Amino acid sequence: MRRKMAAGNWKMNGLLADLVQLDRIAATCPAPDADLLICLPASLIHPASQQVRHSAMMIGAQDCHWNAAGAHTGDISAVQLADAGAAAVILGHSERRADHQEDGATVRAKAQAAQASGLIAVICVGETLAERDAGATLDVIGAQLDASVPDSATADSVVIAYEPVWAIGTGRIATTDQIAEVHAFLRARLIDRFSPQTGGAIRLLYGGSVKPDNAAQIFAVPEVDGALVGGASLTADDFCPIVAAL
Ligand code: G2H
Repeated sequence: MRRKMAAGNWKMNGLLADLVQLDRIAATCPAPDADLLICLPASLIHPASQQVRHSAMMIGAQDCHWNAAGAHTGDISAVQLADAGAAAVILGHSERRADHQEDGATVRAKAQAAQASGLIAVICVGETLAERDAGATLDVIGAQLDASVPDSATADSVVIAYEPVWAIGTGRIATTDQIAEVHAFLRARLIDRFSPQTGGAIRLLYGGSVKPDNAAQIFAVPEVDGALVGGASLTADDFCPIVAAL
């Protein structure tokens, strides 16, 4: 039985004053049977982790370097994120793959660094619209999964998020059939690569325009263990109904 997860991704949004939303989430939608994770800009991680330290909510980051320390101006390491109070980090989000030319090998190295620091790596995969239209969805996702997930992955250290690029921030969501097809494929591939125990226990999230009004239908899809939520994670008013639908 996999534990459900609702993960927020604030992307490059949020100031210190916005952390009040975390208190509202903790107060209005406690989820004793699920993991709540909010992935913040680096500037907010330490104050947020202090603020929620008496709740079960986890604070996460949105990227890390593959090295623990060194001459990498502007980067931040998994060691530093853990030191700041992070419990998880999103890796290989399509916006990072596109904006920063991150490939599978880079994401895998970052995931190994995250694991070494005790962070959960939320590893994202997803196809572009052109790839879907070309019938290449499963080939693309399979290749991303194989390249990005380290051999050392465990159910405690890795979560996979399927985020079709064409559904991100567009208001357009994949159909439940499309989500079911990809999640079944991911599950089979993880079991094949690892074992029924490990591959069967790694959580699979869906992401891409998840909102209060579509969350329940997405969570009803087999092999969907929760969601990675962008825009609708910025306020408790939007995020709590999604948590409630888990
Ligand atoms: C996909 C998602 C969160 P949104 O990127 O990772 O964002 O829910 O805004 O589509």
